[in-house]
Amino acid sequence: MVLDRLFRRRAEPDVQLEKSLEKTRKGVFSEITRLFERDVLDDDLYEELEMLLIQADVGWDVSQQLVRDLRARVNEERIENPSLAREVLRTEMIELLESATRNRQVKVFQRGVPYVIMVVGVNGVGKTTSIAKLAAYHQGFGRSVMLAAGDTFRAAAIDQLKIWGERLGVPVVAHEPGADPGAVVFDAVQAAYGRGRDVLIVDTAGRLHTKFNLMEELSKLRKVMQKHVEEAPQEVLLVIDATTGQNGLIQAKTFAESVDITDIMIAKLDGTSKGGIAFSVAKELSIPISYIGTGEKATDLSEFYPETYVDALFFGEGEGL
Ligand SMILES: Nc1nc2c(ncn2[C@@H]2O[C@H](COP(=O)(O)OP(=O)(O)OP(=O)(O)O)[C@@H](O)[C@H]2O)c(=O)[nH]1
Ligand SMILES: [Mg+2]
Repeated sequence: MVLDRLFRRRAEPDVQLEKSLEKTRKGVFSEITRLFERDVLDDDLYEELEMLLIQADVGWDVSQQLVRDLRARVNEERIENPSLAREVLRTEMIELLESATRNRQVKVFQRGVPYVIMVVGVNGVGKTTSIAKLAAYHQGFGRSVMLAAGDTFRAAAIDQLKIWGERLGVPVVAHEPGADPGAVVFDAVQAAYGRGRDVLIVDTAGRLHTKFNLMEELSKLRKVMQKHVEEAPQEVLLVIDATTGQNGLIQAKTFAESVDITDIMIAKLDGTSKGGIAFSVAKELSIPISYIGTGEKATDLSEFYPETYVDALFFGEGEGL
């Protein structure tokens, strides 16, 4: 029952996330809030709401669905007060995100068995930076981390990972540019096992031209990992660039069709006004979003919680209910 969830306390705010979503909040979402300050809930309001959601990058289909469901619930509950209707919208948005996060696997860290994370995504989306963030994140839990430079296409990619490794005090397993990524991954998993590292994060190249190519390459890496660690990769993390909006989502779908993705990270959410992308990602891919990238530093990572996210879109610090 929708009303049960209304007026519950806000989730614990995430200040870093709120800051990174400032543009979206002060732009489109404040306009949405203003819509519901009107006196009546009429067709105009619903139409404008749909346009604003599309502007925030929620996507056509998902925007229509949200507005349709909002109308239905408002009718069903006989709601006449627009500010109450906004609370229903908030609940709808939280539930949409929860429908994807519900599938999130429990992360199991076994002593003596490296937890292998394979990071995939189109070139330039922020994979390598996200790897640094994840390394710092796991270090924060007291886990020892190792990185594998599985993107061997460019010398700069290997160097970039090594620089992060030095900064974070994390060993990096790398071969020469142009080397077989499978060989790098083989060595890295062996080293992580041998040296008792808790977490191994594997960088991969994004520029594989066809879906077939991509599938072949990633399933080869998976097989190589499994020679040492049967359950590897325990996590396959797809990085999506928030600034590329709906286009980025189409490319992300190719990855999701080529390899079993367990988790999603939405990078570059800072500075963009497209925070709505999370809703289309949740709806279209049905894969849990686990992390948000909020900047270029290793500490710029937030865990993803539907309620905290939606509240960060509507309210800033000290604002709101
Ligand atoms: N503002 C911002 N910039 C980011 C974020 N994540 C990554 N970047 C920047 O995006 C650019 C590309 O990031 P990379 O981590 O190199 O992306 P990649 O997917 O590894 O790229 P390739 O290896 O070329 O495929 C860099 O300039 C990063 O600093 C983020 O969350 N916020
Ligand atoms: Mg990279």
